[in-house]
Amino acid sequence: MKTVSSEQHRLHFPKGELYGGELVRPFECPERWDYIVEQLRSRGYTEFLDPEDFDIELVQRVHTPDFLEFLATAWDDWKKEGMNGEAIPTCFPARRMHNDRVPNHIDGKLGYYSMAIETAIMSGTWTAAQSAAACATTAQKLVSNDRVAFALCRPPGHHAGINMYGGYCFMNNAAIAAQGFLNDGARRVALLDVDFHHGNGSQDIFYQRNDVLYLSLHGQPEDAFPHFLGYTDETGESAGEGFNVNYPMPPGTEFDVWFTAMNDACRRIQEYSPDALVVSLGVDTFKDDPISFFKLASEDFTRYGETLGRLNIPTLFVMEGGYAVSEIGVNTVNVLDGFFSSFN
Ligand code: FKS
Ligand code: ZN
Repeated sequence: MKTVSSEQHRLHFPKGELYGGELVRPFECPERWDYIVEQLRSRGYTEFLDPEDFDIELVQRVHTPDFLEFLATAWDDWKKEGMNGEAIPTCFPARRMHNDRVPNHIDGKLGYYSMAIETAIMSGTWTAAQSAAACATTAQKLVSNDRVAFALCRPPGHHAGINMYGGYCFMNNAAIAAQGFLNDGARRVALLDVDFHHGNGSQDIFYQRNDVLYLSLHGQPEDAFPHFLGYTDETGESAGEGFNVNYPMPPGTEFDVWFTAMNDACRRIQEYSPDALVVSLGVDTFKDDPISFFKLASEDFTRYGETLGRLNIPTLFVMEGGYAVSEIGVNTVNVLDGFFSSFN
């Protein structure tokens, strides 16, 4: 299995995240990548590739041009206003305010295009985000030959919607890859999201479509970020009706309950009979994750990887979250090892 990754992720390393009323060092940090690379190498996944160029045409099938333009220019706009720190939104179009008129001032734009404020933009953010999207599309192309590939994306992507960023995400790497499979001739793609958080962005992008089946296992919105999406009654709209499946679960959820939901998701994937499977692979379901509340142990990742492998569908793994940094590599590579123990 080849891993596509880029050193350019290091250009995104904001100093601050507003958490618990304090500016703390972001949980989503560059060392996460290092721990994953180290485990991959030490467990025999030694083929690493750099991404090809960022494919703006493909990305525009998923994100709007005005949003992409905003991401590309936000840092410069921010600097031009003479701001000293990192770009963080402070004001939002809440109930009964205009959410369809884009302000000129960067403060207005940041609020317009974001869904949360923990995600600071800095000088290298746009370059890093482009490299992550390019990792996803490059890895997607490998799947037609190799049947499996791993896009080691950073920053992550599944909270990024059609025209919004936040939750550490700028562009939706997994959704862009799913669109890449369709462009290359796939008729149906399943996108299974096992990150602890609901992938509101992926749901947003494919909500009215039946060519991508989105399924997400996550902390229930009553208790977990992103709080405002991810309920079971969100099943898709118009052509997409029935092609969005949410499995919200409560605080303290253990592996057996989680695994039952995952097996149900796998059954639905089989029924859908997709030409490709994209896995939004977050390992923040781990029991010691500092910002999540599921109770998976390291062995459980191997267990569910095995179930994924048994589906025998050409599969692209796309890295999302995971904040128990010293264990992130072990848990991620456990999923891959489990996968290869049953895949053929
Ligand atoms: C809790 C605040 C929550 C934001 C959490 C973002 C999670 C990001 C992620 C991704 F995969 F995108 F990285 N803060 N009090 O793990 O879903
Ligand atoms: Zn997450």
